[in-house]
Amino acid sequence: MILDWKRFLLPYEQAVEELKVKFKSIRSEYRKMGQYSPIEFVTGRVKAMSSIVEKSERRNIPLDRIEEMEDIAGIRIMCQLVDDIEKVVSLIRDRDGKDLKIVYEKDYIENIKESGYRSYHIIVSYRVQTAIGEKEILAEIQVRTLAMNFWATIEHSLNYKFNEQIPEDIKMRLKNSAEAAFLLDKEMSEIKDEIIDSQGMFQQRSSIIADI
Ligand code: 0O2
Repeated sequence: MILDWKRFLLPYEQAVEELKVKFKSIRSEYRKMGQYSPIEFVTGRVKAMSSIVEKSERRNIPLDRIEEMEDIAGIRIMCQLVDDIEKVVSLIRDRDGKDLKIVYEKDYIENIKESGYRSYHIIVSYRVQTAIGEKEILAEIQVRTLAMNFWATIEHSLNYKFNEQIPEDIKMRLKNSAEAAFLLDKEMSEIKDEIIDSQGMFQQRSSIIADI
């Protein structure tokens, strides 16, 4: 089967752009209301063609069923505090049956991966209108703290460097640093009321200065 990749990826690109705007808007709405936002920042990407092919071979997914791959469209939502993850997950669950449908959820915070990876994943089905028609696609929304993201970004690049064969001693250090990152998250949670207050005050001060 020969796939027209540019055409195939169009709805995924559209979905990533739309979902990024939607989640970024939630953050700016909280800020406009002078409230603490459980969303710190949002990123998104469409999986590279080479990674789609590599994963389809690894997972034995034939190209004519490639749409079953859940993370061709990926959205990442970063939160300051661990408790914010649950709030963001609730915001997404509230949209179930509205502009998206939740297919299933994967809790890698309760069920930490062998590597030390932590994140909350929600697989959604999302409908887009494109120049070539309407299409419903799958997207993966990853919700994690800044510390979890820091760890995952470094581990991901090391995996790339070592071609998924990270030496045992580095693997061990990574596992330890995943725990250190989680300890940092726990410490921040202990002082969360102060963090939330300080950011409210900082925002008010910024808007007063902007008004002058
Ligand atoms: P990228 O570049 O972020 O797209 P699989 O993709 O086969 O490993 P599965 O079951 O399809 O796993 O999905 P899973 O476990 O939910 O993982 C999908 C994505 O979660 C990965 O996509 C990563 O973004 C992230 N992830 C999962 N496990 C790890 C991990 O141990 N370390 C890091 N750094 N990220 C992880 P991709 O395609 O691997 O990467």
